[in-house]
Order: sequence, then structure tokens, then C-alpha cells
Amino acid sequence: MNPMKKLIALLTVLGASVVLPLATQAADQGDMGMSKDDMKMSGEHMGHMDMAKSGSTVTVTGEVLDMACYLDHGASGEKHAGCAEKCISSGLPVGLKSADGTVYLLIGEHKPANAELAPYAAKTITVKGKFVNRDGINLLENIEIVK
Ligand SMILES: [Cu+2]
Repeated sequence: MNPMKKLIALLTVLGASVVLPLATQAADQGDMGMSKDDMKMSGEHMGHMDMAKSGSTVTVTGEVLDMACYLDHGASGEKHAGCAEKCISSGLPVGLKSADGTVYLLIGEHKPANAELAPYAAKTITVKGKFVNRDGINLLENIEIVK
């Protein structure tokens, strides 16, 4: 290889090494941009949940769920009403699924609310209570059935 060819080869390699990182960086930025948006979206959602609601009194309308069967196999609705009533009466955790799909655990004031909720198993009711969210779990406590 003569010196000129050597130089061209070197420049080509340098050129490639300059272009490649740029291309990689651009791709990374593209990915980062997307995940940033995703994180921003979930961050805003969480922020909304935490700041606007956690610790505050809220009123939520939704279906009364037997959490055992709902978590186990997604059971809800009229077909499951009988089982839900049995499960809730027996003391299993009770939930409320709002129209937007958010599920809340329902409890009274340092006591279960199962006895008052069992008759509403699989029915849509409105509940007022203190909302808290911790580690991704929603809770409505000190609940009152509004209607
Ligand atoms: Cu059940």
C-alpha cells in the first residue's frame, strides 16, 4: 500500500467511526425519546393519582368485586354474582372496579366492610372513602356506601 492509499484507508476508517457513533447516537436518542415519553406519561398518571387523590376523600362508582375470584381468573359481572356474594360474605377481600378500569380494595375504618358490601356483590354502587395508593395498590378506606 502506498502512503496515499494508506491515508485514504485511514480516513475512511475514521470517517466510518465518526459516522457510526452518530448513527448509533441518533438511534439511541430516538429510543430514549420514546421511553421518555412513555415514562412521562406514566409519571404524569402516577403524579395525578398521588398528588390529586392519595390521602383525599373521593367518591367512586363501580362494580363490587370479589377480589379472590377477580384476581384468580378475572371473574366479575352478573354471571359471578352468586359466587362473589359467597366469597365476600366469607370474609375474602372486596374490591371496586370503576368505569375507567381502576380497581380499589374496600375496607371500613380499621375493620372489614364485607357485611355491608356482600348484598351488592357484582352490582354497581357509589362509595365514598379515603383514597390511598401505595406500591401500586389502591385502597378506599373508611368507606360509606353512597348509593
Ligand atoms: Cu367468587
